[in-house]
Amino acid sequence: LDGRQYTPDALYNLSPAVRRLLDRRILQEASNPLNLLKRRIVDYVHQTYRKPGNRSPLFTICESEPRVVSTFQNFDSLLTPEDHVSRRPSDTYYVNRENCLRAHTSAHQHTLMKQGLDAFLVIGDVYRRDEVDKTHYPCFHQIEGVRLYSKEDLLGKKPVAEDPVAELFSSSPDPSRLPEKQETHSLDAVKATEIQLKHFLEALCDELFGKETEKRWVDAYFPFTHPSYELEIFYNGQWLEVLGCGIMEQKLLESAGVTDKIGWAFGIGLERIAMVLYSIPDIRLFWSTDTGFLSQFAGKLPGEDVKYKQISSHPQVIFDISFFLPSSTEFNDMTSDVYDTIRTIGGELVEQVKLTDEFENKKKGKKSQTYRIVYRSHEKALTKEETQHYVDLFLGLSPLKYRISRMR
Ligand code: FA5
Ligand code: MG
Repeated sequence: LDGRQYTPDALYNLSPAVRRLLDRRILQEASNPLNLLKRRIVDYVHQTYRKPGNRSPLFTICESEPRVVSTFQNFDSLLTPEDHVSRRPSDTYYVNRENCLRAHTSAHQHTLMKQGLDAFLVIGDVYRRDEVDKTHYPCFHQIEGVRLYSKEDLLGKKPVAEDPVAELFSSSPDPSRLPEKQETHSLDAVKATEIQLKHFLEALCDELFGKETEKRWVDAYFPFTHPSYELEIFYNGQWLEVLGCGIMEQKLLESAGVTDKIGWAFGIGLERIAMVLYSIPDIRLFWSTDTGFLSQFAGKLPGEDVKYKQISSHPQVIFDISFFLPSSTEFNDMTSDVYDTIRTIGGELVEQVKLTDEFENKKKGKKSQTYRIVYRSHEKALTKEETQHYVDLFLGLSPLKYRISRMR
């Protein structure tokens, strides 16, 4: 698995189907909408947060953490109780007793903090044994964010004589934790961290969905944060959960060797956000290899407004056509006119048209171009013969006729 050898045991429960999902890596595919969304979030975070007095990005991006993690990383390091439901083999994909597919990107918190990182995003595919429907799939994608603060980072530098500077940790730890804070934290530090966390996530949400979108904070529970929250946005008449977050359990920091800091963490599900942003109605579409789907996102910029248009369930008919360009220099760049003309002739049946190759014969001073045209109907399965008619009509246009069609 991912270039490492594991010895399976009785707990092994990776189906052939999930092995195939591991092979795909759709987040790395440039024309997948998840890739577009990932780049949008990373660009935004890099532009917004820089190291103090320095232009370097504040957050380290960790995109190649191993997807097979130890059960220590996935559960124990995050204080998940022994009998927690998420540990069941009916919920988690196990390779063997000690190793599983990560069920969330939080599995890397411990390791990365131990490596000395204080601000990072972990991006990747996560695996859960869920029933498949429009919003659930055994593999989905998360972005984890962690930020640790020293006392100076959070509460400022200099103590003022009669106004003693606030501390990160409570001077008389209250052994019983309160709803609003952990035993060891000072209320000042928790409140300041919470303000930073909520500001970070609200601003990110505004950036993605626009300031007008309604959002609300809901109290939540995670074994590795306290207090914990979920952020929901109001979309299509209902509240949609987009992320979980909270003040990191101090024990987690301590076990990673961090004793003088306090931190926040969050985990965002990318699919749910992408479904809203790009109007994608079904989570299974992210796995489509249909060019009718992928071509709608190919070559788009992360900030561009893209809305998915439903593709037909009928098969495509594909033509690759080549022709010499008219020699007049006037026709040197007629690509977008070719696109328009092919679409004008084929109408609704043209799903895609794209310049795929160009060739110049310098001696003869001639240039040729190749276009791929994909025809597809929403009503029925087209035949090659039916579509040939549209191709012939296009190829029959003389440069003059072509010019006329352009003038119309
Ligand atoms: C977690 O995975 C926590 N690790 C998040 C976290 C990180 C909390 C850091 C605190 C600190 P949860 O299982 O709720 O939590 O998933 C987080 C997000 O992933 C959800 O808000 C949702 O957007 C998305 N998500 C969860 N399950 C699915 C699923 N089956 N399909 C698609 N998206 C999902
Ligand atoms: Mg949840």
